[in-house]
Amino acid sequence: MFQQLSDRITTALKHVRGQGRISEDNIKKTLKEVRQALLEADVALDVITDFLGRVKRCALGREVSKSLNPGQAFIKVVKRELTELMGENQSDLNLQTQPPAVILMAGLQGSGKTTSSAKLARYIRDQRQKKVLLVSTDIYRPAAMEQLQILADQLQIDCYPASPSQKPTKIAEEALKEAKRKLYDVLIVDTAGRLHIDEEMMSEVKSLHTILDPIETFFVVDSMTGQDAANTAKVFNDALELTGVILTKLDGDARGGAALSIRAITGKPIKFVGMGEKVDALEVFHPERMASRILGMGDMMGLIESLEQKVDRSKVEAMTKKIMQGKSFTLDDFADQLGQMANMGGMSALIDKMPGMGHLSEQIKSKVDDKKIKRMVAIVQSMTKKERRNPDLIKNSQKRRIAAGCGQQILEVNRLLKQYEQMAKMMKKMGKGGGMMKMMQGLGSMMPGGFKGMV
Ligand SMILES: Nc1nc2c(ncn2[C@@H]2O[C@H](COP(=O)(O)OP(=O)(O)OP(=O)(O)O)[C@@H](O)[C@H]2O)c(=O)[nH]1
Ligand SMILES: [Mg+2]
Repeated sequence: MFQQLSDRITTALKHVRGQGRISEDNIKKTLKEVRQALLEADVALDVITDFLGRVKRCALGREVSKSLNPGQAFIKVVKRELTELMGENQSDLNLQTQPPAVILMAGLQGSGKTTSSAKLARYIRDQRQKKVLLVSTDIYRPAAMEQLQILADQLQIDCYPASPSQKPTKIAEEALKEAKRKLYDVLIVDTAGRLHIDEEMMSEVKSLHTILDPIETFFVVDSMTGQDAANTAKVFNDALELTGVILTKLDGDARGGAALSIRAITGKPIKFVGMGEKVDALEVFHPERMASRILGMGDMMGLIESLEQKVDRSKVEAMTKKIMQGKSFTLDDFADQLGQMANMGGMSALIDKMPGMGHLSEQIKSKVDDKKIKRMVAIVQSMTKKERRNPDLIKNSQKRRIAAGCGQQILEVNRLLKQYEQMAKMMKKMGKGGGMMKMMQGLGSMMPGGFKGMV
């Protein structure tokens, strides 16, 4: 995410990191480079000028000059200003109203409204424990309603069965009535997208807004569109009192312009980001964590959260207990652990959040993919129970059989066994103490070492 921006800013900041004194002179070059990096990331010019002005003022102020390590203090200022740019604090999803709390989704065609509606429904059900009803008012695009219905079915969330022969406003009225009658806590309303902002679209969304009186009106926007995203958001914000923005496709090669410009241009916070096509790829937006990622400092909080949400806690605890009791770490345990990693959206999602790891080249990251994890698990599955418990039994003829069994090369079997050994050694070292933190350290230290084998 924002790789180029992150690389360039961290390089620019390297010059000042160890500086014993910060002066207008010695930060000049750095600020120029940061400016260039932001321009290339497609951040709006006004936003850049403002941002650099604030950084410079702070850098030359007391806070930095009086600090013991001015270079570090300067970087702290950059981080704080970057955070502020994206919105000081994290803005929570607001559902505080007489139920049903209505959420209206607006945005241009293909921005990700329908996908985000489903993702949000899942998030609200799972994280807020609320009963959610979805409805599509998109009567224009063929199969738009089915698209939402399919996603809803997949998630086992209710979707109001509307028909494209009805008017959008009528559908909204009926869905709202249904939500009230059946005591839903939340109603999420997906709308039709248009290629450009036009009168007709705006007036339709406005009437939907009037009828529904939503507590949240989200503007869904594709982050690949850079600062244009912020400008379109502004037009929508002027027409429709937005309460927040959902920035989608941040998993792609978005340059960062949208994330950094939207708050400044619209005054509205980014509340969620879309991180992939799957229905679980939605993250709450945390400005501070994002700033930290951009500055190459990683996102430890995000990492812990994804571990907590996606890892099967009972399995982790069982494994920790086993290791603490001095029992050996078997190939089955190894396969289990690989499975857990695949669960977390794979290695690449994890690596992205590790401090310093964001700097691994995209090439390496793309090689550590989930398919590889699945193939590794297949090798373990091709072994007999006995072999899994006692890998010493695996000699050349067994290796040949295992490789044939999972349709892979002996080379791959060897590689897997080697990785397993490394992991088992590490597990032994982990010794006593336990819980999630140990596990995390375990995963973390496995990465750089175990990396070579996985790519
Ligand atoms: N990689 C990635 N793809 C996404 C994300 N969000 C949506 N998409 C994809 O973007 C495409 C458009 O998404 P939709 O949800 O259909 O967009 P929409 O705004 O409802 O589109 P219209 O209804 O035609 O206006 C689909 O192929 C989605 O899978 C995301 O966060 N990451
Ligand atoms: Mg749609």
